[in-house]
Amino acid sequence: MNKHDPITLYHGRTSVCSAKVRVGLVEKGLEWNSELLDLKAGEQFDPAYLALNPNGVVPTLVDGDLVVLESSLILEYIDSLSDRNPLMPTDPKAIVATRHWLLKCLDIHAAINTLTYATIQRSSILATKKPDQIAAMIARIPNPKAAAKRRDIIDNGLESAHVDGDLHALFNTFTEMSAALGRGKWLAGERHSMADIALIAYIDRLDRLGFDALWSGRFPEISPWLEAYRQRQSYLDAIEAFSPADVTAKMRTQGSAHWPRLEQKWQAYLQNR
Ligand SMILES: N[C@@H](CCC(=O)N[C@@H](CS)C(=O)NCC(=O)O)C(=O)O
Repeated sequence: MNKHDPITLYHGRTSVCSAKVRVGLVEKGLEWNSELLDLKAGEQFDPAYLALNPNGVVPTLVDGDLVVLESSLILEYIDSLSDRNPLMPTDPKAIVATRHWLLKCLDIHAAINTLTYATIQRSSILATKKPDQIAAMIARIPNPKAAAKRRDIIDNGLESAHVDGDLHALFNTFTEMSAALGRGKWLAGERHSMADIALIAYIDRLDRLGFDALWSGRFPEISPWLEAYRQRQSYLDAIEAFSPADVTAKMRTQGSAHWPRLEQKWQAYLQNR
């Protein structure tokens, strides 16, 4: 039974942290109103939206007078709205493992943001915008840390100092995923849970960018997990249905063009660790 119907999700079509919340909504079978923002057009910076989410990012969940920010917190909240298909495990060890993944998402999101912006987004921005338009775009980002990162990534691409730290975060993520998936079919054990929902959109994005070699040789447990997830209805409804074929194809072609440099950086990281 839904206690708080309807809820409204402000989200972006190909935004990874929006996708993760949509997967949760589908898994829970909840009804929700969709407010799709065009992030490229800067709709996340409209004053009415900033009043809900002062950082000008998606997703935002609104339930009556409650506004929930941060995709991992939103997942926990929507799980509480219905008894159907509980997403949080009940075993204390699985609960702590799941909460660990939810917290880790902050680092993982930063890494996926870096790799997406340092490659395909940067190429597209540099090809279509003049320097003053780029400066104006960055000036709209309300969070000064996020704005400084965007500037650095656009200026330096994969040479940005952010990349090394984020490769470290990804290495840790793959190591932990690999260990967890060696113990059970899903990240928190034999049962699919919020831990898997938290991670799926991020790993899916790296794969769509053509960066799957980051894990495929060294962490062989990850690709079967990704493929198993891709069979779930929630993946089809919440991620695939929001990924137009031309966008997916472009992402892979353009992302793959950056792989040789990213691979050099990855090998250097692996050798120096
Ligand atoms: N930690 C936040 C990250 C939110 C975030 O950065 N969202 C991105 C999309 S995945 C966004 O809205 N970007 C807007 C922009 O780049 O201007 C969460 O998980 O909710």
